[in-house]
Amino acid sequence: MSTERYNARETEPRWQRLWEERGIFSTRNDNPKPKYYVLEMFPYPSGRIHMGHVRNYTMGDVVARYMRAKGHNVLHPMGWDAFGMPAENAAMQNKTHPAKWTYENIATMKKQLKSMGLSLDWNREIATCDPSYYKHQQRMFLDFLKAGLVERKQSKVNWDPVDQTVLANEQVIDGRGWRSGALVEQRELTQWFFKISKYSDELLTALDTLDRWPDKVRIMQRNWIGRSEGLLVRFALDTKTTPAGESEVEIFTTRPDTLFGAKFVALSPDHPLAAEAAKKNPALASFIEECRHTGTAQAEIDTAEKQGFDTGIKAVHPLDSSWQLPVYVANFVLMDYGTGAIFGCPAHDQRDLDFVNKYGLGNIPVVCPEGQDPASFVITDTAYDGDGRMINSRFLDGMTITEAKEEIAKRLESATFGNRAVAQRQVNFRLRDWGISRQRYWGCPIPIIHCETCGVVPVPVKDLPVQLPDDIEFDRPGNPLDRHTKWKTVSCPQCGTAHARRETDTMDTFVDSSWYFARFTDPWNENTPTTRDVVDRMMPVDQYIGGVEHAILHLLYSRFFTRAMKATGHIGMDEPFAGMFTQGMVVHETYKKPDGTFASPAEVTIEGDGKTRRGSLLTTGEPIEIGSIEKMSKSKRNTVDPDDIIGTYGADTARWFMLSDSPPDRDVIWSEEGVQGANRFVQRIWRLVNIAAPHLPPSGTPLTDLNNEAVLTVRRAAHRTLADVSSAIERLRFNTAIAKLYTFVGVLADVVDGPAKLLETNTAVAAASREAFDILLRLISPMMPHLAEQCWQILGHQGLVSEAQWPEIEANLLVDDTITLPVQVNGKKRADVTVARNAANPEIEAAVLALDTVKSALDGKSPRKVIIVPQRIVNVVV
Ligand code: ANZ
Ligand code: ZN
Repeated sequence: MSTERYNARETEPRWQRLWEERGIFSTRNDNPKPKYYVLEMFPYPSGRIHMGHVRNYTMGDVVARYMRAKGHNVLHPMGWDAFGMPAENAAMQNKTHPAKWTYENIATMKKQLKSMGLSLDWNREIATCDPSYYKHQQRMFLDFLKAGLVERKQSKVNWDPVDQTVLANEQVIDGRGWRSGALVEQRELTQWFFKISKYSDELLTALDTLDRWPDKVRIMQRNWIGRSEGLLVRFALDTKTTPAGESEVEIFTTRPDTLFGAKFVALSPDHPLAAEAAKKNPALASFIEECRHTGTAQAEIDTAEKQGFDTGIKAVHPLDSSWQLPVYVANFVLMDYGTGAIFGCPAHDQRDLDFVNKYGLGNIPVVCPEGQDPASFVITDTAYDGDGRMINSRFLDGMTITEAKEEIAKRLESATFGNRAVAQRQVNFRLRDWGISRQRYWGCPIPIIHCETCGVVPVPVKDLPVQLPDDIEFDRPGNPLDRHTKWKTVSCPQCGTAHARRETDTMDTFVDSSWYFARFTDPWNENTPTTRDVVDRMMPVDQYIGGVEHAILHLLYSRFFTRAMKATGHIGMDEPFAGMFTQGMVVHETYKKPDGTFASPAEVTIEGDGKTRRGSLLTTGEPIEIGSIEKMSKSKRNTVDPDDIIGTYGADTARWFMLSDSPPDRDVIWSEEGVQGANRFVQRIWRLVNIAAPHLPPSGTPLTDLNNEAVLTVRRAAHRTLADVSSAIERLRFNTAIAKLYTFVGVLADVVDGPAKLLETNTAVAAASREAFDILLRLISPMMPHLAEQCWQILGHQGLVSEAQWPEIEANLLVDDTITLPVQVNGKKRADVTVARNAANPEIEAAVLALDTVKSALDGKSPRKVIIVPQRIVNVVV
């Protein structure tokens, strides 16, 4: 029988329409089934979806469809992270409005996502740039402010003097503005902060409760929060050397054990003592000014050359009043960590070592690694930060680092200077408060009014949202809100003066994405950000899936925001994401043209395989060079457009291949051959179902002849696969699920299409096959929903497979109840025998003696002995 090829292009949109018409993926909050919330990180509407989105959303969709079939009330929403710089850049370049650009992109991308057949509840769609969304964000800002979780303070920003704008750290490249190329300056601006550092300890310890998060993500968060236990130590200053009679400076150290290896004290360029000293020292003043030209990004500070300036001030060693140390101003000491001052121990800290090697201060090793001779242990270019025993350290000599730390802490805590203890223990966190002010148009306005009389006045809740004005111009650099006098000028809600001024900063777009998951639970609520009983029932997100690039900031901000929402009564829990999964990237070969530029996969044709693989340009036939496999990117031109793939092969093929080849947390190599392979499998299932259909009895036909070998084979394969696929999906091992399905289809192909024509000739097998096909279609439906739907219909089902229950496993079919034993004749292996696992010895003996090889060895005689080692081996002695 010949069947037509499966036509995804015709079939897929039809099922998508039907699903939509019937609204089968819209979730009701009052559905009594147990809830399951699966969420993929919502996209930025940059223009078109890319293969990374396809991978991310396919994974989430498999989970959503599976959990739905397992009887859950699944919440699987989608929205748009719609504020941000690219919209403003596009507006500047193309003379369009950011809103227009954004909403057009949303329309395009939504259509693309729909063509993937995702089981999303589009009724809950959110765009963060919509006033009906950001109104609630402004409301929460005001609540956080009241609760003491928001603060206004001075902070350094990267200032681009040409573009007259603040730059994000990522926009500073080699100390220059990314657009203007101008040397970036650091400026102090008054900005709004969320006090995330209030939760440092909690955000850290609660990581231990997130047992369904990848370890690597938890480690990244831990490091980012950066808890360190250390000591604040007050160093006396030689007042003869200080600019205004200053008598002490306090430093923070995590290595007080290394105090006897100290070579200098260093101050941050922003330290008050440095500023004081600079007043009398123009050279120092200009050094400090120079330091301000490094970006504020940590990476930039870490990689910048270590530079310092000797202030001439002398500090006194806290354990030896006759020992003085020079006080430098150094570019690698940050003002906003610890006390903004350090003591440097070059032998055991690389930065300090680089520093002394530059300024010729030398070093003294004070920790000697185990097994090294202290007498010959020297440090030259590489600091030693490992374990060991104390040396060159007077009363500490011989101690371990831990012992020495404790000893120093005890001594300095009880020593006094100026009536106060010399030292005090302190826990520091690296986590800084979250500066959310952005001098940009396309973001959520900060709902504040500045009044000359009343100061900072919150916008009354009844006046929310503070809406962005539409009539803006991007003809000049800087923040268009700042130039919009009409928008900016308001009357003060407190004193009524007409000359108050709106806050023109907008919020960091990370704020928008820090609570969208909660909003999805009731996006229709116009009055409050969340509906308490709903949000508390539907949250937390049971499975969150997204890129590892968001493993730190987005997840940390969301964890903070959820706590702040709890503190202000908007949600009843601390942790937003019970399960987290970070998917790998989509990578592809690169192709180079003879002129050295890249060619895109669409421009190239590949022939041969293995070593003979060769590529050429489609247009000219010129050979191209097949290059390395890289993350899909525009610059390497190795991207594949999801639309092209879906247009050619259909969404099911794209989804299937995306899941099939690699574990989901690893990179997947996208290849034309791979996609074709996936498509062949689609066609194979289609063909099998069509051949089988006329021979399958109706669903629910009673099974007969249950112990028949062929019936058992089909049923075992079906239930084994069912068990394996279920468990693989639950563990997000989609590639494993797919491998099992390939095997299962092989078994079915044998029954349907094998030489024995079992399906046509054996009614018991036909009934078992019906059961098996019904299972197969439900198992493939999370990955290939359209094909499954089409086949489900062909097999005579009335309802939709997307609404069908997940099949029940028959556990007794999972245990393999036969056993295969090797059979020896006179100690030499001659055959195998398969018997029931619980067969008694006489039964086994009979089976063995019936084997042809054994019969011929016996040659008609009786065996002298048959030795049976239960479950292991049978030996026949002749
Ligand atoms: C002396 C010392 C000796 C240090 C040694 C380290 C190794 P974490 O672990 O990140 O907390 N430090 C303190 N405040 C600083 C600041 N504002 N800017 C730059 N560096 C600062 O780092 C703590 C260590 O970083 C402190 O311990 C201090 O140097 C330095 F062998 O003190 B240490
Ligand atoms: Zn006022």
